[in-house]
Amino acid sequence: MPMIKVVYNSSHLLHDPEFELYDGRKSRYPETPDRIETIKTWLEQYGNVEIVNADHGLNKITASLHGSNYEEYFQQISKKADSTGLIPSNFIHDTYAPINSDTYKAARGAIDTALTGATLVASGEKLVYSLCRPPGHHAGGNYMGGYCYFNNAAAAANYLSLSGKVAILDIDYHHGNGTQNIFYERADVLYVSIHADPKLNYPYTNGYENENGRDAGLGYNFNLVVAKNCGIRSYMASLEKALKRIRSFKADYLVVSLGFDGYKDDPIAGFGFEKEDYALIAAAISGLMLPSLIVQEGGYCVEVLGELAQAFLKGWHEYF
Ligand code: SP5
Ligand code: ZN
Repeated sequence: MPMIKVVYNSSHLLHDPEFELYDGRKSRYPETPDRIETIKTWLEQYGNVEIVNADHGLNKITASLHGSNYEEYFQQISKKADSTGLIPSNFIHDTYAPINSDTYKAARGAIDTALTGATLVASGEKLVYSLCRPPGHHAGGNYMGGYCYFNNAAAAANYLSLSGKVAILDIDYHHGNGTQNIFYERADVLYVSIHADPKLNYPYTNGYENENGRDAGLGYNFNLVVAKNCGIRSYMASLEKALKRIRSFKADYLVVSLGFDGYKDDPIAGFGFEKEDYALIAAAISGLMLPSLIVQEGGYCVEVLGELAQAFLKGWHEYF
């Protein structure tokens, strides 16, 4: 395996919500700090990786994606958060974005992790893996939701779009409604997502196959719906369609929104994937032969996340 730069930032540890709230009922919050820690440990032990710390001097790049009002608001409410972590506001999409006093700092670290990866890819790295946490693809330009606060992958793609055409391939189990929304009217950033049926799965309001983009962006948003527990064979057919669309777009860069919540034992999701299926998926994607940034999104079966990340990197061989 060739040497791969893995971008990491420890401030994600500060964001550790006590519970998830839905319909007045509390349950375990699945988006936990050990998700990223276990991936990092596994990659360090078994892979040929160089851990790079996130650069925190990149905040001007965020402001162009998330309005400065949004970032200021977020910073202010993080200071005022109470024990429920739930703050009613226009900026918050659902009950899945609890805020504690350090959430802003953690989210800021996550977007810096993605942007650091993007700067490395722009300066010639072939493959970089940004260990973002909290995840980002449900966050829009001015809203948070679905465990996401800043849209890490969108910020990275937006940065890379200054140097060329960017395709985003989102293979998290859930549709990346925030990412779709951010680029919906743009033709220079293609958003392609394979995800579970939004009629039955979060985020419910978006992710349908007839959502193709608007105005200049018409034709540059491509949603592929697959069934829960569909299994790798049927998933690969959709992945081939996704890759075909990306090839015809002639992208200069690829951003992969990588969720591991397709794994068969994921507690909130699952496409029925085995561990080795992540190597097959990565091998297929690497056939695009594009300089690529992997951005961590979801995946909640913590005990296997390190192995899944390792399988993914090992499968990514063709481009090297
Ligand atoms: C980034 C990402 O994967 N976000 C996923 C957001 C999905 N949130 C809604 C899932 C609700 C699951 N609730 C489980 C409660 C079990 N009692
Ligand atoms: Zn997900």
